[in-house]
Amino acid sequence: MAGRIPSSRVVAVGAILFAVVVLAVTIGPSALSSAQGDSSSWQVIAEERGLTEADLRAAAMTYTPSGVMDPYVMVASGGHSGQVFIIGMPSMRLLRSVAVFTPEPWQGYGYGAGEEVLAGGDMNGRQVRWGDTHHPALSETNGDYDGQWAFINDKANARVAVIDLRDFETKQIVNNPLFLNDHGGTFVTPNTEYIIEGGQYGQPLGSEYAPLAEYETAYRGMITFWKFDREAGRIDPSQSFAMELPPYWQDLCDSGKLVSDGWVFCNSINTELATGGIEKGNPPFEAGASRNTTDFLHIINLKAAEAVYKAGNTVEIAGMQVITLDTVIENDLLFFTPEPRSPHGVDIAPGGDYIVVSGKLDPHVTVYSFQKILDTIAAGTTETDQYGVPILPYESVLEAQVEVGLGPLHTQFGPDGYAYTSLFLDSAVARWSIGAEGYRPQDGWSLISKVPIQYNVGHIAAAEGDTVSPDGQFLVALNKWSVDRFLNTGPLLPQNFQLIDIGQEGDTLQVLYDMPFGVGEPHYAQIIKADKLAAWEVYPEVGWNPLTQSPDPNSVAQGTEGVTREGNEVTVRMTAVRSHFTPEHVEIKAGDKVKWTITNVERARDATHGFSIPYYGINLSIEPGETVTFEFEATEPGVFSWYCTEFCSALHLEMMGYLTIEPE
Ligand code: CUK
Ligand code: CUA
Repeated sequence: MAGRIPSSRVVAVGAILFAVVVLAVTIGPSALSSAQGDSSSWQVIAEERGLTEADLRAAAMTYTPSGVMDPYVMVASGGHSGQVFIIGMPSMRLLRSVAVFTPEPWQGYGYGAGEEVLAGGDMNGRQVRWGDTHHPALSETNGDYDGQWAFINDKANARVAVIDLRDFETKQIVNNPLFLNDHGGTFVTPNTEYIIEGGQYGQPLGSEYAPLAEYETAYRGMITFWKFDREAGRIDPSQSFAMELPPYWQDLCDSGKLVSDGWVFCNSINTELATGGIEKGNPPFEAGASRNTTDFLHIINLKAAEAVYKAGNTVEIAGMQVITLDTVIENDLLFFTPEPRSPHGVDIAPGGDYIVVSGKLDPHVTVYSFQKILDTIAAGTTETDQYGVPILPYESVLEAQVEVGLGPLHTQFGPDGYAYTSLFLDSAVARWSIGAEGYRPQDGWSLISKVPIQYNVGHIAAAEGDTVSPDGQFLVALNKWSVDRFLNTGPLLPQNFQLIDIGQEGDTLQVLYDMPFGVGEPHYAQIIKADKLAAWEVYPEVGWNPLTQSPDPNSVAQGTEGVTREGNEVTVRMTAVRSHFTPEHVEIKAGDKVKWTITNVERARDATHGFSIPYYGINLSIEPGETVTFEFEATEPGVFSWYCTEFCSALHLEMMGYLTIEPE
């Protein structure tokens, strides 16, 4: 695999690193002590703080002076905070949160604005105002991140969200009508035609009722392919479809690429069809779902499935077009092959040619050859599972097994033929070599080294690690437990993101930095080169509506502000600019229905204004150029002082006004 040319900033970091190492080596310990007189010298500070040479190297690799930008950006899930977090790397500075499934006041999301987006995730009219985000997916063009969109799933409620990377705001939430949970999402096909959302815990499709005693017959699994309309920047549910699957618990998925473009691979657990019931004397789920020595890797022919869907060979369930399991089998859309027990991650190598699976209860990573899968399918198979899905013999599709350690979960890839696997039970990250042509045939399929992490690593994310051309350089271990790494702030501990240097060959992995993460529980992250992002500095025009990403016909120009009334319907048209709102008085009557539009007419970068009305639960963030409209019913009379919630200027405290609501 051809290495990528590192960006100039990586070179710069490398140069600083080189300088410090050279300094440390050439100056040496004696020079350190001779510098003792000068308490300002970095050698003295380093010595007093007990920093080792490795620490200094780590500092040189991560320290990012004020005003210097990070070369990489990590887009991390926020777990059950329901949000997404944006982190600069290698500085590991939190750049911002992106509100997705959970209302968030700083961004003015869900407190008068953003309601339409959140409402997309309503379930049968019920507001569900949190989520459990697991797997962010950056949009791809030809298998490479293109920096335009990000997608994320809500495991708790089977929803998928679309984030526009021009302003890093959530534009759409869709709710999967078939299922109430998902885990195999989100993943994108190499040109972002589809966003993949696999389910997890079996249930009747369409969220109907059936007793657990009917698990085998009435419960099912599913995978949904949401069509993404790039032009519109939205998922198009009318062009989306799903496949009915056996009620195994489908786990993670990954999209094929290059040679395996058009295919999708998913793990499953609980091929035992355990239904639990520890209180009735049944084995608990954790035992019942781990009895078998193998589960099934799902091999899905998405291209063929799309043709079946387009031919209309589907049934409609709860409004979703579904290819039934019978049709799936008839059309050879799904194949199984055994995979080691309780598999978790499935990850496709950069060439699309190898599929790496980790069984949580097996110390190996198991590597399947896509070519062998094709050959075995072509040769025909006789064995099926109890639902009639063909099973490809394990030996005929297996390429290699590499013993990496205990509790392997997830795998990422470097540019140099190395792969990295998180080891949950070992609390380590393993580097191993892909012993195939185009990767590292010189090393064979072998474990190269391991680095201990602190502690209980879940996912790992490498720079551009899911693309057809990974960057290497850095890898982040997203650790579940931090235990003794940080000052104690009570029994609820942060997670620990550990930055690891993977930039050099061989046995050289080094933990560089610990970032406590005290918000939700991130699962997965993707890391993109910063220069691929082209976010706006301010909205392109004054009067911009971020929901439509176009000028809002309702926007308010300076000089046209005012309050108008038709019957009991009041329209407020307001502008915001440092350091006043216009108008400053809004005088209405109890029972009025109010429609209120505010345009921030600023063009200066960072000149954001907030707007809050007490009691009525309104809180907006109005970024430069943005127009926001909110509505409420003035049910309660009184005097309500609104103010700007962003410290925008020296006279920010004076940026306020009065809403008076006269009793009827
Ligand atoms: S999961 Cu959380 S560590 Cu949702 Cu990808 Cu594996
Ligand atoms: Cu505007 Cu504070």
